[in-house]
Amino acid sequence: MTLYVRLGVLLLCLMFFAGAVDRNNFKTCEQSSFCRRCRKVEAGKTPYEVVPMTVTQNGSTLQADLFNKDTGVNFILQLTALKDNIFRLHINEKSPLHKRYEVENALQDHPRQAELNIAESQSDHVTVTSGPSKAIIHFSPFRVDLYSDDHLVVSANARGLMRFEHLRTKTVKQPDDDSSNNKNPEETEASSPEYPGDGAEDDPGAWEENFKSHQDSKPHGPEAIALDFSFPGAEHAYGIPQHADSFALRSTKGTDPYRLYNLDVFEYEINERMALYGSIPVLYAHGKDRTTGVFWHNAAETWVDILSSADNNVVESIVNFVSGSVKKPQVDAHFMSESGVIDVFFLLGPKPLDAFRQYTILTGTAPLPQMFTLGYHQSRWNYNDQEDVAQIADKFDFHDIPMDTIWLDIEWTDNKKYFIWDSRKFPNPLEMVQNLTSKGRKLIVIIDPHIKRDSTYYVHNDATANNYYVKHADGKDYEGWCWPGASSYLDFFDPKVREYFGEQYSVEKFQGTTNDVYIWNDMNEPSVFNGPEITMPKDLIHYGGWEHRDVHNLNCMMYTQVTYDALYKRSGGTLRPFVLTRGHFAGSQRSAAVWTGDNAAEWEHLRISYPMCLSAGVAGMSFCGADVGGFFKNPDAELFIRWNQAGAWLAFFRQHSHIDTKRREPWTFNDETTQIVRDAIRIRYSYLPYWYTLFREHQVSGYPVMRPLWAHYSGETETFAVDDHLLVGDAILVRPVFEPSVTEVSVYFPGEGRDTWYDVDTMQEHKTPGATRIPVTLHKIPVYQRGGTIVPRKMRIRRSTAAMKNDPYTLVVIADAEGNASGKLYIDDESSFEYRHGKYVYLRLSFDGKVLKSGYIDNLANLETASWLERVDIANPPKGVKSAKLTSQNRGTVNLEAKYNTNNNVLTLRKPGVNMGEEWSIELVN
Ligand code: NBV
Repeated sequence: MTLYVRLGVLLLCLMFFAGAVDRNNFKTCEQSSFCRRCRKVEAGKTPYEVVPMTVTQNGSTLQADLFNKDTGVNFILQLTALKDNIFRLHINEKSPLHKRYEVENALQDHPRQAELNIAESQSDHVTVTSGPSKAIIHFSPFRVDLYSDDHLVVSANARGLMRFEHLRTKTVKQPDDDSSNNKNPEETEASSPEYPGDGAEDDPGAWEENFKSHQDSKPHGPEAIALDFSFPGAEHAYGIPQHADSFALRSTKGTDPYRLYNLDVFEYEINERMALYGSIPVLYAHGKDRTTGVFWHNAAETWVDILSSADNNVVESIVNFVSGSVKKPQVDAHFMSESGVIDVFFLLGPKPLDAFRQYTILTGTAPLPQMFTLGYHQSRWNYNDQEDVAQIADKFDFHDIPMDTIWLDIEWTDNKKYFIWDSRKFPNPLEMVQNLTSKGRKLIVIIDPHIKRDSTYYVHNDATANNYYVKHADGKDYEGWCWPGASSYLDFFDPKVREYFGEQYSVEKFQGTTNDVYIWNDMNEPSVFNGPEITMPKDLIHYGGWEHRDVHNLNCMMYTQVTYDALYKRSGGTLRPFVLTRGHFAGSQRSAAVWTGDNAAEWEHLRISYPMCLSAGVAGMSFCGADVGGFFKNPDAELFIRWNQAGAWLAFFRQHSHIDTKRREPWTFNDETTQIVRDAIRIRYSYLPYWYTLFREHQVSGYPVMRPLWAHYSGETETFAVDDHLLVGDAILVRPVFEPSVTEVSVYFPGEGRDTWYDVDTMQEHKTPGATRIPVTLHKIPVYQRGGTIVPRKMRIRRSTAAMKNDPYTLVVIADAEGNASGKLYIDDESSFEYRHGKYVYLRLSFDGKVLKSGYIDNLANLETASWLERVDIANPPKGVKSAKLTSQNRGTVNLEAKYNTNNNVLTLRKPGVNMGEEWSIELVN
């Protein structure tokens, strides 16, 4: 065994048996010099002031000089009005020593500008308006207040915590040097008697920083930026994923801030603010009246302090400060980043869905996925060989459990040389793929970003020859250590590298694959086993000369974007790509789905999967799931059942497990478990038309598919901290069982009595609002459909989504108190981009107590579908209905039999038989 292999095995063993996160591997704020400095800034003493004479307007942008009284350094401030109730604040040095990094890839386009008017210009402030919004820039002390509909919703630098460390040259101190003399002009400017300086140099980590055995050379010295935001009226803050913590962010007073730095955290613990695999710097503050977001457009390591209302007796609320009125709730956030510029988007809501949409207007939405990606995924580290894969697929059929994909983890490769099969285990991959696809299933294989440094590996040779690797400052290729042993890392910021790597996915180059093989990108934080904090050193150099420090959190997305584009190209733009990523950043939703990484088979890990995916969802990554069953350790049958039942209601539904765990396919426990898990998966398949419609809605509107209750009940304070329930769209309420051995759970029914909720299995109605104890058995979890909605389903469950494509639909109509209901249904070919050319139907379904109708939302679209309407269930129907009359162009008028079930108060219309591609109406007849 080589040294690397032995070390690898040792590390793997240590990893599996360690049992808890090793905190020593990761920095605290105090151990990070820039976080320490930013956090030390004292509230209420901001040295920044706007120079009144310099205020100018240029179209949608108001510009002014901002002066730091402590350092004498000038900055340029720009406030830009954008369409859709968004403002952008941008601050950079007026004459930086060299260019500072500005993130380019998170925004999907240039944000569209809106008209900006100067409403008032005074000696101490300037007021601008844009649509329903207004911003006041206060000059001294510098503060920006943003108003939506005349309500102050967010204020920047209200606490005066702004810090912008200007670039400087290093002072080389001579031993007997009188440090006030012998300074170059740069230094004199930064710390003369007139300008006491910002104290950055006093920090021992300013020009080089050590952590464990690692040294960060920091050639540019201190360059941190920070700004605080106060949200008057807000009761909670949410967002800034990824953390294994509650959905509502907790106060960081007396603890470390939330950290955003993409890291491979082995055996992460829950209820922690430590960094995890992804970093999305968008935060929402929500109160009874409105939701406001800030998107901190920065890709460097970032820490975020949160003060909640409870802490605000210490910090005077900005509302009270401005109006002198009675105390209102307020949330405060303080963003601190290691480098870059201040570039922040204010998402002025006013409602939760408005703010979520504003974020996706900037960073994009997830493209409509293929239907198969919404089915059930079966993964394991690892399915051993070709035979194993075939047997697993057969067993799903044998047990009559639907399944759409089988996943292969790293062991499919030839010694971790991605793109090359281990030919002993997989002698004929094409045959394996063909066996799966013949049953409508797909194969998904892992491709990690580390490249084995092996002279027999063409990717390594190409990368070395063409300078494709990330480099040290001296120009040498960086070498780290990962699964393959000695590894280097392609620089995905280089367009040539992107092109090269993308080509490797073509079916010609990636032998043994077809267009039915999709991709899983793991370890892209990037994970470097022997690197500082298990990642890449910050002083490495990327394309364009940027330090890794500047781009760290964005790096993962450059990689998944290559995969997405490559899969698109591979099929000649005919098939929608599917990529799963672990690392993620703002905008990652455009290229990949995400999962919550290496969780454990523990009840608390099951529970945290809901808040984690809710956070991802409001940050654009709606296509989120967690390893069903838990990655590490072995779940018992009960936990396994509950995990499948809960996982079936997360957007991405995949079972996955560690190489050292017991096999845990649905039939590996006992018959009862097999049957219950089968039911959970089959229920998922029955709701796929609804999920698919929601994904289409997300693509168009940016609304997350899984939503917190307060997304729709924004004034209902009791919902604000609920994160063990979620809404799928606006019609389905899910409250999984997260506790062992319980016979009842508490379900919170939102709507304050205006809404009635119906158990989806029994149609039993729940009218009493608020928390209610609901009995549960092992066989089901509480799931409800809201009165007033129509949910499309398919009830003929088959082995895969492909097999169900042309199956007929069932509509579940639940009338509200007035007898009305509405819903939507989106149908297309479930796999191609033809929908972009009008090959789809998007239907508005409505019921007014007498007539149920299906009409086109988009008249120009049309689709020939084989699917027809098989059944309509109307819960809470009008009394005395005897029959029904269907009318459509193709079927004319047809009488339908209506059957009323007194047990569940449901009226059923069987076999209306109308094609789903046409418009129709069904009239109930007494
Ligand atoms: O590739 C192996 C695993 C994978 O199964 C898991 O899902 C990833 O999150 N991978 C991490 C590497 C190391 C796990 C200890």
